[in-house]
Amino acid sequence: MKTALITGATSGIGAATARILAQDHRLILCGRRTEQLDAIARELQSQTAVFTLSFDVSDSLAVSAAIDSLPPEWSAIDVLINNAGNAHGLDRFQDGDLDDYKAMININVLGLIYVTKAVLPLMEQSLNGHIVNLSSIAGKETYTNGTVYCASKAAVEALSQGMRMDLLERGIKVTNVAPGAVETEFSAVRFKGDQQRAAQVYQGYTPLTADDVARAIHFAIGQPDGVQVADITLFPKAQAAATLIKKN
Ligand code: 8X3
Repeated sequence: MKTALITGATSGIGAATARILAQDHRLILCGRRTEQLDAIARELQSQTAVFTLSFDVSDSLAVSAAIDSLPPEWSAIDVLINNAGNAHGLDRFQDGDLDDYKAMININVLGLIYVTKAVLPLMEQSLNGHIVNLSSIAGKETYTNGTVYCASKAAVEALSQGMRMDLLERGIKVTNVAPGAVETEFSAVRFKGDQQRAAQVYQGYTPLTADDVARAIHFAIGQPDGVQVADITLFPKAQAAATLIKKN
């Protein structure tokens, strides 16, 4: 059975991916929030073997310490799901908070780089090596007030393309997944806990759910060995572009 490591596994797309991958993978679930991590591990332990690692992806030393701490029976990894990521704020570039900008670059870009660099040596022996990077429609289309978030996701797009090229000789597949509007904690985090403002983002249409994205990830990693799903862009039916959503 293949082993998958998922970052940001405590909620949203990460947790939904853990639930669907539990059908046919052993799981290394990673997140910052230990209680939630333990809760999802307990939930899935009856279906598959689960190991948890609690660390912050934006702390390079914590990332390597966590990956180095994996016991021998967990030190061969086939699938890496780089899901951890957030948006902080939605403001004109000139008005936004520098700490928010740093957090997005540190988590969405540097975090993905740190985790991938640490995990790649553990993919050495896998014949099924596969990296899935969670990008966003924001990585393909920049929108006003989202400049730095969009820049962080444009970096993920470039990382997916470049990794696919550089890892070709090692036979590792790379899939870039770019969802549009998905109803998770995403907007509540973006709006710093303002639940009302967050809820408005998803009103008047049916947004994607975390499960919808998880199914797309499961599809990509379930393909035959000779098939590489390079990119999946996933919108709700009511969305046609980053900022074009048909609301009732
Ligand atoms: C999340 C989707 O449309 O807010 O990455 O950029 S969007």
